[in-house]
Amino acid sequence: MRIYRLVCLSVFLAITLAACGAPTPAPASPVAPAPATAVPAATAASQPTAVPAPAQPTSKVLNLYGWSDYVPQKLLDDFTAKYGIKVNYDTYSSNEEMLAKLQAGASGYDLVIPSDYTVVGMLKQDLLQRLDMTQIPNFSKLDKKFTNQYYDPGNKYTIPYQWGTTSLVYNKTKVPVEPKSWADLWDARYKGKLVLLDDSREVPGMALQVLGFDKNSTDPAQLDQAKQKLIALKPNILLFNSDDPETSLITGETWAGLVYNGNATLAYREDKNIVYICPTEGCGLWFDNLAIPKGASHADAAMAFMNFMLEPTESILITEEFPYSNPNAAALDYLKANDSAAYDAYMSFAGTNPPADFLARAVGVKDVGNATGLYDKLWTDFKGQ
Ligand code: N2P
Repeated sequence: MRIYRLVCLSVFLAITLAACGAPTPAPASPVAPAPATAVPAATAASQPTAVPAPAQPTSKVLNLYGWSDYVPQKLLDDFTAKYGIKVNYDTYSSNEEMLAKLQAGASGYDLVIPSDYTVVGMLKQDLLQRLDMTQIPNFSKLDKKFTNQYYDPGNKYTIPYQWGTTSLVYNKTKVPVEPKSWADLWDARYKGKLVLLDDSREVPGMALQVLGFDKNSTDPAQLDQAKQKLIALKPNILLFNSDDPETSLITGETWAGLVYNGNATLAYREDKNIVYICPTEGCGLWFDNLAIPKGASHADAAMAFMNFMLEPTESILITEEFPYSNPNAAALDYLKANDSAAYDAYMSFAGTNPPADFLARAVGVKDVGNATGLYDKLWTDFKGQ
């Protein structure tokens, strides 16, 4: 059963990526060898395959700008303990918020966590710094399905962090009828009972899908229809929240909504009546990555963190606390070997391990270039209504 699910994930992820404009992932580029420093005897002994040791970073600080509720404090503390590097973790709630800060210049950040489509935009704007893969040998621990993706062929700029879906969550004991489509949420019985991400792409994208349009449409007339559709949903919306939308679902304040997979999984951990589905019209799919802004003062610390975060024992801390989907194959193997109950929970819930039919309907947000302004305006107008 498990093997079947893994095979399905593999096949359908490839199909889905192709369907949403991404070429089927090609084999990952090999990790460049060339040791930066001599391998200490103790390390060499524990690494019989002579994996080169990365250089010891000289920076003493790492300024991380990441999504809220996304990087475990223990992971940061472990990193500080190992390298003597203090981590400052500032947070954001959307790709657009992060990008605006970086575009303003001199942000002082060394490490950011953009999603796929935002990587495309950042590369177009020359905002990211090339990685030195000799510093990130743990890249090999990643499942190759998640490397070498369309938004950064050859992983020259980014390292996969977590991936997931954006979709419909509901509490089956609260909703009038179990929803199958996004359109069901317009039912007046949901008045004041919905939570939606505060996201200028995912929410309009959902409305576009309900209307039968491309989720990444750049047609002003279609975007206007999507705005009107969302305005009609407003009475049902209690909250816009991209940080912890699971809280209102757990308290019962909201019955359903549009959230990230990790939010649904956190809610499900607390209440087994929580259900996470990809509705008939489709749902979202995303890949988040660690990347270094151009001009970062502590790029050595950022690359040391990238490598450290990929250690299975560290990577699995992310899954434990923020249960999105983990692209690190070695970390999931570690979980399977060391905590079979947690592994089974990961594999059996759609939030962490979306089934094939779920992924078959998942469509990613794409970089729409200048049309991004249309989405920003739609979002401001809609929220201001
Ligand atoms: C974490 C949000 C996950 C990011 N709060 C989804 N791309």
